[in-house]
Amino acid sequence: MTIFSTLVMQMIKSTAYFINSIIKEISDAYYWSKLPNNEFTKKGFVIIENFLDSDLCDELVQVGIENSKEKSQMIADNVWINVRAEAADGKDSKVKNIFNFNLLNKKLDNLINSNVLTEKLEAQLGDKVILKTCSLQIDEPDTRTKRSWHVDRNPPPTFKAFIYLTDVDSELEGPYCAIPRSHKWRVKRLLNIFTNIVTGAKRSDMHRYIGERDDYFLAKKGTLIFSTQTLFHRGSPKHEKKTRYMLINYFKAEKYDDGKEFELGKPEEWMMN
Ligand SMILES: O=C(O)CCC(=O)C(=O)O
Ligand SMILES: [Fe+2]
Repeated sequence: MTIFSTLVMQMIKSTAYFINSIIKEISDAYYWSKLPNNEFTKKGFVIIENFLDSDLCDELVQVGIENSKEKSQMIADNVWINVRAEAADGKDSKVKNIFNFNLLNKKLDNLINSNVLTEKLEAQLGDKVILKTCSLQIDEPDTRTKRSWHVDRNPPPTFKAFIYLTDVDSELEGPYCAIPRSHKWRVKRLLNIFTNIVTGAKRSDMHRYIGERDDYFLAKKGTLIFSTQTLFHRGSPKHEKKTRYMLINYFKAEKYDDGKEFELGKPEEWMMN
């Protein structure tokens, strides 16, 4: 009887999640229809070259190297490192993130406090956004455990500003990959969600029903990429050589922000890869 009622509860919850997902897609379609029509809103991302000075990129890589650790821990007041090798799912095992990384470097902190990223993203999106945290991501080569195509969370959208701190000159050096326009692939997203529910996979996995894809972009250090995180995206699965250092700034649309501060020591699910 208890197993039966647990099963029934689970089915009710899953059905509710799926119905809610359909409603969210409809309101997401409405959200995007109100935004200006430009490259960013159409493709879901935009690439801006030479955003950050090359010397500052090198300096920040050094700060990252000096503060990298083998285990998750606090590094300074309100700054911590998350070591993905500790995660139970075994995914992205070569990834480390330092959150509130700007607090470790005055020049970067000034840049973050100047609001330039927020203003530039708002100009692309045509809507207000809130910067939740600036992080440094360190990616060692990994061809085995990289998470495949996914969204960071299902709608409403979140956004990221990626800034490469090292050159990514080949597919083997771990480029960020995103499928243009996939933030509006509503049926494919729902089909994936449905399959994830049935198979017990993560609800944000999006690697099915999209065929073999090979979308990636190479860029020099200092390149800024604004990206909508309901796009189907991944880190390159062919990352064979060279550690990639990249700033990742996390944004929410103001109207979908809960106003909570980014939680100390514990990234929320929407912030994870
Ligand atoms: O490693 C990458 O390029 C992808 C990272 C990612 O999925 C994310 O930041 O949401
Ligand atoms: Fe992601």
